[in-house]
This record gives sequence, structure tokens and C-alpha cells, in this order.
Amino acid sequence: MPATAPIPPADDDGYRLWLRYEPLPKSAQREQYLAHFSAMDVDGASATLRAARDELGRGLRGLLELPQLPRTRADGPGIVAGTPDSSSSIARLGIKAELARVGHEGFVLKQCTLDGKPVLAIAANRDVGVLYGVFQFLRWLATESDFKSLDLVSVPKIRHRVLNHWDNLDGSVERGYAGSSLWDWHKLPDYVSPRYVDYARANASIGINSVVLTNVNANARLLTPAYLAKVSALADVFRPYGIRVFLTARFSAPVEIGGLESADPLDSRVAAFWKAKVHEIYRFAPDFGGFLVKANSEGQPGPGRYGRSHADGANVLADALAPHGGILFWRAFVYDNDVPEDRAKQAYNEFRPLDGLFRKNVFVQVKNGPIDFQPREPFHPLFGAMPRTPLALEVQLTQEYLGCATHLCYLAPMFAECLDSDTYERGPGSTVSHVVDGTLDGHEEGAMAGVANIGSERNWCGHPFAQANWFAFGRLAWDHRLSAGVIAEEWVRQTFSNDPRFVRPVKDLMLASREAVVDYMTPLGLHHLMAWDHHYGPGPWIKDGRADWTSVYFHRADSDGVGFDRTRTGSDAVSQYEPAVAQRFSSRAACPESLLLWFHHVAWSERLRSGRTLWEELCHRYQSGVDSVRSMQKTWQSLEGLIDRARFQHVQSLLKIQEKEARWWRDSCLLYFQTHSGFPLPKGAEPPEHTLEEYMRIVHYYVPGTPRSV
Ligand code: BDP
Repeated sequence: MPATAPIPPADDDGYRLWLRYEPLPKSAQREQYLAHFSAMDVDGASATLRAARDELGRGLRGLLELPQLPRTRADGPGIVAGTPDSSSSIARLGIKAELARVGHEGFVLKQCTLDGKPVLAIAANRDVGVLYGVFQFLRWLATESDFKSLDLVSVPKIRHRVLNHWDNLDGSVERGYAGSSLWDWHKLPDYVSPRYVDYARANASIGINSVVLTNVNANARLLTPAYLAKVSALADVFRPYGIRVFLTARFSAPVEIGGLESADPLDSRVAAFWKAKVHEIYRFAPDFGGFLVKANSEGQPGPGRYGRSHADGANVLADALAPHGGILFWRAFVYDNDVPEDRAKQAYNEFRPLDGLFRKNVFVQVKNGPIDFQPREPFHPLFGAMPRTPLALEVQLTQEYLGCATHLCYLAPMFAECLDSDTYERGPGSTVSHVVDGTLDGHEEGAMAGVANIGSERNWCGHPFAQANWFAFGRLAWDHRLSAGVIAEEWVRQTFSNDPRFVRPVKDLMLASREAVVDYMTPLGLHHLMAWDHHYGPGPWIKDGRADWTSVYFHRADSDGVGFDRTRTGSDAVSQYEPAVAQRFSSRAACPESLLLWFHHVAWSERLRSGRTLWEELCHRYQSGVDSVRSMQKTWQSLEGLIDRARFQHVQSLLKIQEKEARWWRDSCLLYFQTHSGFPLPKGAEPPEHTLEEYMRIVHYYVPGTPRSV
């Protein structure tokens, strides 16, 4: 470090996430905050209001260095927080009109006058809204915001904002790269780790209100009383934070734990099993949210085994949940074992005919794209195609296909890309966001799910920047109009520093990071090029085994060109989209180049918009992906001293791995595709470090997150 470099702040292990509440630097702004916020009044005895009071106290004490719990009656300047029922001050403020707009979960932040004194009101109709308001206020304060932005009416756009944990009962996490499961099943319910409270606080701070505790590849044992007691203990911890617990239900549970011979959804004994089981669960957790089910997919049992449809399967569970107010998320991530058809088309073929046949309390949960969380996919054609069924959007926070725990990849631009995609279901403006918030087709409720990237590692997510993906998911599910940039800036300021010398470059670096990953892994619409099974690293040569788990199935490279023809001359997947979208994707001229090889088989020597041939463009993209990582490294290097050394060095080391792995991807893919194109690497290209054969020989064992059964 140069001699003039500033002394960095004390080391931070990342545990506090974006809720650090470190003292704000001395400034006129801080004096102003102190003048307004050095006292608080949060009446109310409920556990949620207690949590709100604790959080506000913790935040103010930390950020403004106030002494023990600054409490006051509302007779001076300060903060009053509550509902009209919990707080006589709130009831007297005359903000009925605002409160009428915020429903059950929203809140109002408003600078008001009470008995002639200025106060900040954090008001809501329900206690949980007060808690959300407190977190929003603390975000406002921690990001050193302006008083002008303090008046705010905020209502979540999406009703169910759900984290999906893929955690197994043995403590492993499928596709988890941040240690093992947070849930200590072995010691629950007797030992309830304090970490669960911090987890709940983090979720509440970004509006997440539901968590599915367990893997979609489900274990029926979870539904036995011994485990339900454990689930109940977790539900008790989460309840004050407005979080409902959901479980994954294994479709064959009636056989495995119910002593029945069949799980046929139309068998009355099976229906009785589910009814009784659900009844029992509600005795353990009276606010149980419901189930998430993966059925007839990748070896999971399902109604298909009995010749029944997904609607039949879903409805038997939905009927059991309905009397208790529970809901069912039924996944559309379904494709046939026999590979009869372009895998991208299968979910649509299976589910679209079932539109209108699901019970009212069923959401069909659809991944953002038609294959499987690839670095870039077009939006899933089921969005815009099932108007009579509420659809939940599922995105993946854990970076299974985007560099696992070592690559810095900020995913908000990817989530936003899907949310902002126009399905044209009801003409222009029918975006995925309006499908999933329920407004496009008049559904009362909407849902968005994120496959969690959280584990037992001290900093929760492994990579310090992976925390941003958890944060961004919650913020977007609350308000899908927020831009990826705004969210990044909030996160950087809350998590690291408000220093503009740090905020701006880091925000830019984050915003560029996802495109960098696309470029060095799967540019121009390529997809599914990763290594077999554990999915870590490149494997464009994979050709053996189940066809639609190979790479050659998806890239279709030959001596003429590369890409999957999904137009009418090929698999015709394009026609699953509305005509306006289908036309755009089918037309070689109109198709966005970022999705070119997803929809078209293109000749190696064909010229693209840049004037380069496809082969040259491919080389160019792979190189620019590597270059972007190098420029991320450079940026990061220039920030030394502006944040604590521990996190600085951690990110620095991970960027080094990322640069190495970006080259690994570039060289493996280009050497492989070169065997088809026959063209040399363009002049000046960096020579690959190894031969193709050497890359193909690389084998990784024990990659984290790999399911044990395979
Ligand atoms: C795939 C994962 C697999 C999951 C599956 C799913 O590789 O581990 O079980 O998705 O979403 O991406 O069900």
C-alpha cells in the first residue's frame, strides 16, 4: 500500500450484511440527522413491534452514536412509529389518506407536526408494515440520504416474496456454495441458533415474507412429527419478522410415510392423507404458508406416474391447504426423461393446456427462462400464455451457472431483464413483471421466488458480493420498478461505504459484471456449455449421456456453423411466444444478437452487426469477457484503503480466481469451437495456455453444492 494511503477501517467479517449501522462520518448532514432523530417512540407490545423498536434503537445507536435506547414520549422532535391502534400519536397525525393506500404490508414515512413539534412518522396499518418502514428509514439514514426523499408511501408490488432454500435434511445444500445449511436440524428444536434471528432481520429488511426451508428434491421425512417440531421452532423465530414458513412436499409421501400403496392424486385415501397431514402441520405452525412441489421432473415422483396431470397433482394438495389459507407453488420446471422434443419447449407443452384447471390457491412457478438458469436466456414462453393461472417467477440467486461462489456477478440486471421482457399477451406493455405481480390478468396476488445463496459461512453467501444478489432479489420483489443501479448503490452504501470514491466505481463494476460472465461463458445466446453434473467450469465437448444434459445438444456446432435453430425450420420453439415476439426472435435480422445462437444456427463466416464474422465475434466476446474481469480487478485494486482490509483482500483474491477461470472458459470454448469452424484465432488473440485435450482432461471432484446422489 502506498505510504499516503488512508488507514482502512477495522476488519469486517461480513456477518452484519447490509445492516452494519457503523457510525456516519461527522458532517453537517449528520448534525441535521441528530437534531431530528435522537429520540424515538415506538409503543406496542407485539413481538413485531418489539422487533421494530429494537431495530430502530440498534440502528440509531450505531449510525448516530446515540447512547442506550433513545426513548421519549412524543413531546419533542423525534420518530414516532406504529399503527393507529398501537400508537395514539400515529392515530392523531392525520395520515388516514396515506394509510388507506398501503394495505397490510406497506408503510408511510412522513415528516409531520405533532403538538407543534416536528416528528418523523413511520406508520402502517399492521405491525409488519411498521417493521418494514423502520428498515426503510434506516436504509435512508445509512445511505446518507436527503430529507427531500424522506416522504414516502411504499407498498409491495408482489404479495409473496419467497426465498427457496435447496437445503437437505443432512445439512448439505443442493447448489449451495456458502457452506452447509443454516438449519441445524440435528439440534432443533431444543437449540435455536441466534443466527436465525439475524437471518429473519435480513429478510425483513428487504421485504422477504416467505421462506421455503427445504430442497425441491424433497425428502418425505420432513413431514413427520419429529421434523415438524423443528419446523415449528423456526416458524416461531420468523413470525415476528412477518415471515411465513413453507415446506417442499414429496409427491410420494403418502407411500413413504403414510403407509399407502399409491400416491395417485385421484385416490380418496391419498386426498385424506394430505388433508390430515396438512391439518397436523398447522397444529405445529398455525401460520404455515404451504408447499412447494417439484413433480415429474429429473426423477422426482409425480402425478404422471398414475397417468394424471399436473393439475390433478396440484389440486389434491391445494384442496388440503385451502381451508387453512395455505397456498401451493407447483413448479413448471418439467421435462421428459425420453427427450422427445426441444427441451426449451416441454414445460409450455405440458402446462399451457392446463391453464384454468388449477385451484385458486395454486401458483405455477416458472423459471425465468425455458432451460435452466443459464447466464442468459430469453424469458420463459409460459409467461403470457397462462392468463387464468397465477404464475410465480423463479430466479436463482445461488450462482450455479454463473461462477458458483468465486465469481463476482451482480444478478439484478438479469432479473430485471426478465421482469422487463414484454410478452405481448395483451399487446405491448404486457411485461413479465405485470404477469407475476398479478395485475396483467387480474389475479389478486403475485409471487416471485429466489433460490437462496445463503449458507453457514460467516458472511452468509460466500462471496462478499453474493450478498448483493440476496439484497437485490428482495428489493425487486418488493418493487420491480427499481433499477439495478439504484439497488446496487443502496447495497454498496449500506454494506461498504458512502464514500463517493468507492460507491461510483463499485456500482459500475457490479452493473458490468453479469455481461462479463455471459461473454466469457456463453456469449451470443449460447447456453448449457458447462461441465457435466457439478456444472463447475466449461464443458462444450460434453456429448455422452442423456442428450439434453449434454452441451452438443444445445450448441449444435458443426462445420457450417453453430446455434440451435428454434425457428420454423428447426424446433419452432419461437411459436410458443406471441406473434410479435415470435417474429422478432425468428427473424435473423431482428433477433437480438445477445440471443442469436439461442434461436438460430448461424454460419461461421456470416457477418454480424459489428462487421465481424460469427467466428471473429465469438472470439471477440470471449476475449472481452476476460478483459472485463481484468478491468474489474484494476478498479478494485484502486480502492485499497477505502474499505476494511479483510473484505478488500477477500474480494481481491476471488477476482484473481475469476480472471483465471474466465481464461479457462475462453480457451476451452474457443479451442473446442475451432475444431468445428476450422478458422484460426484472430490476429493478436491471446494464445490459450493449454491444448484442448488438456482442458478436456480436467476433472473436478467434490465440487460444493453437488447433489450426493450423483
Ligand atoms: C437444476 C439444478 C438441480 C435442481 C434443478 C431444479 O442443477 O440441482 O434440482 O435445477 O431446479 O438447475 O429443480
